Amino acid sequence: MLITFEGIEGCGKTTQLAMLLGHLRKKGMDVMAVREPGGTALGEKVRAILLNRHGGGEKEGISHWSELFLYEACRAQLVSRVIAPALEDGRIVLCDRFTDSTVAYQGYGRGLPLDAVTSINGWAAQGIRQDLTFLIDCPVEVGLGRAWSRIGSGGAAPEEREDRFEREEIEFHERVRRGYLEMAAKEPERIRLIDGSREIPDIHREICDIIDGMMG
Ligand code: T5A
Repeated sequence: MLITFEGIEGCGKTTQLAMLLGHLRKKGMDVMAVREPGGTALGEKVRAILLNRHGGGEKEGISHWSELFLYEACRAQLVSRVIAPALEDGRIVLCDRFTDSTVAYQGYGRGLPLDAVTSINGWAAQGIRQDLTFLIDCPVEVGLGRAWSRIGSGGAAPEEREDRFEREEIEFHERVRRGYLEMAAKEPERIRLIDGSREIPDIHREICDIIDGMMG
């Protein structure tokens, strides 16, 4: 079973994924967690390029299409080396972002054609689809506020910070959020919309109720 966590910057999905991982392990389930971009040696190297503010070189930058293919390269590596073998072994995989992120960020956010993004997603994911997705939704100002306070307290030098997306304009993040909400409206069974502006334990309880209801 592949369960993914999605949402805008700072929505709290990484926090919730870690809490669900603990919950499922306590129940004795064979579960593992991965993140995108990353999760493999190659993926972590590309992640450093993608998320660093000078990733494409200070002047040159990263073009929108290059960005898309770099995310997809990370995904192809993660799926073939980690996710597919784990699913074949019957493990539950929790993934911090997956193909929906690319539709939301590169499609709705950057404005690349949605049909192209969806098609390339399919090739990179090699036919593997999410069984369930938690979309942790909150207003952009709330999410960015949380993300910025975490970056501010992180202690990394500015040139090493993973803040390329946090530096995008508010409208970019609004488009990403709208994309997610449209996807959730189209696939309500798979994409469960969770109000991420509440307290962390309340969100966790709702996610556990959904999972426990499904798994018994
Ligand atoms: N991307 C990714 C693409 O553009 N295309 C793609 O195809 C893919 C896969 C990944 C970036 O790459 C982009 C999207 C992203 O911009 P990242 O560093 O992994 O970059 O960043 P995020 O995935 O956005 O993860 P973050 O860690 O920044 O945010 P999260 O996971 O939403 O939030 P979390 O849980 O780390 O929490 C952030 C802070 O808020 C607090 C936490 O304690 C933490 O300090 N918090 C709360 N505070 C109050 N109330 C709550 N309910 C809270 N929940 C968490």
